[in-house]
Amino acid sequence: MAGVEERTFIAIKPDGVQRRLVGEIIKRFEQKGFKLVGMKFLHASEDLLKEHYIDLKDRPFYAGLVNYMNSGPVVAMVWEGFNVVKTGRVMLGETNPADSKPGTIRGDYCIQVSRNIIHGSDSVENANTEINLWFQPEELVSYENCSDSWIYG
Ligand code: DAT
Ligand code: MG
Repeated sequence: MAGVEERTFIAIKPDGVQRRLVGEIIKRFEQKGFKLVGMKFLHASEDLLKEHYIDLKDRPFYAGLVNYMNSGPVVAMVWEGFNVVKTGRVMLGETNPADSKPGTIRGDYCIQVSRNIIHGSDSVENANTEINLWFQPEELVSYENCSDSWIYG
């Protein structure tokens, strides 16, 4: 089926890790039907985080954002599936948790925009840029999943 190999970059931020939400967040993507194709646990460098958020470099919160993201380990992941970039953003909720509906990750687990626990790519193009920034090609795993034919018809 066309589009099922779309990929997005999802990262559980330091507050999500510290608040022990890793399992809950992974569970949501798994149970939705998306396929995990890459995952690592790391304390991201300041250089990596500055590059990741380079589009926001002129915003007043940029330094604080990089500092927050650098304050502890994160879980970096690549998830694959039909429309996963857009659907992933819907699952996350709005950037500001106050605007996020209950049932979304940010709507259910956080309060402030500066501690919004999770990152998700906002376009296919940015997803590819972010995946290449965080992962080496050999760290991404293509495989058949036995439930694929029960998820896509
Ligand atoms: P998103 O993470 O939903 O893609 P974004 O790319 O606009 O949002 O911003 C990146 C992150 O920067 C966001 O997740 C939290 C932080 N941020 C955005 N706006 C902010 C603000 N007004 N004050 C503090 N942090 C902010
Ligand atoms: Mg963004």
